[in-house]
Amino acid sequence: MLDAFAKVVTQADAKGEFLSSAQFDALTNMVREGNKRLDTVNRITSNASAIVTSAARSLFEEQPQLIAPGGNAYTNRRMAACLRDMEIILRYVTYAMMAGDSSVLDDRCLNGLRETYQALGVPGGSVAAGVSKMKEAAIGVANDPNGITKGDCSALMSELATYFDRAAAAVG
Ligand code: PEB
Repeated sequence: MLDAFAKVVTQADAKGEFLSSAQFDALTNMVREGNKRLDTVNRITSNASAIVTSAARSLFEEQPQLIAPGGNAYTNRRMAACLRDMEIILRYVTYAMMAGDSSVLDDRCLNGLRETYQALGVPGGSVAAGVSKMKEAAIGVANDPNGITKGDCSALMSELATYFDRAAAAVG
């Protein structure tokens, strides 16, 4: 598992080079913007269950066959597994956001997930749709200008979106 700092160190070491000024600039910027990153992670973490619930509700509204008899979220056990999966994916997205790097998400959550869903008969496209809904909900929460020092969070929000897109693409 890498974070943004360990990643540039690893890349530079692989080439036997000192860190470049572009790498310095990118990491300096990351430090400068660090409070916004922590606020983003904190807001998503504190609202995780609301993000999961609203995304799941909207997914089941759009794909009611999932909760109909025979559906993949039919029975309490499967519904619980589904909500838990969404929460796990959201949790790893917050880790990636904190680290500024997707490797923790890739290695510990997404690696092999498509095959797991295929083996279980869980429709990956529906999981991907649920993840996209979590993306909208999480950005809504993290990018809310109320109750916080105002600043430009557009770069952080696009970065956040890429982690959700990565998760959706890994299963969809
Ligand atoms: C991945 N999900 C399920 C299982 C596993 C995962 C390993 C099988 C074991 C179990 O049931 O607990 N576990 C999960 C994950 C990690 C992990 C992401 C990452 C580290 O360790 N059903 C739907 C929706 C979707 C869904 C489309 C969005 O209708 C999910 C939620 N996952 C779902 C369901 C099951 C499951 C298991 C329904 C149970 C399948 C079954 O037993 O029939």
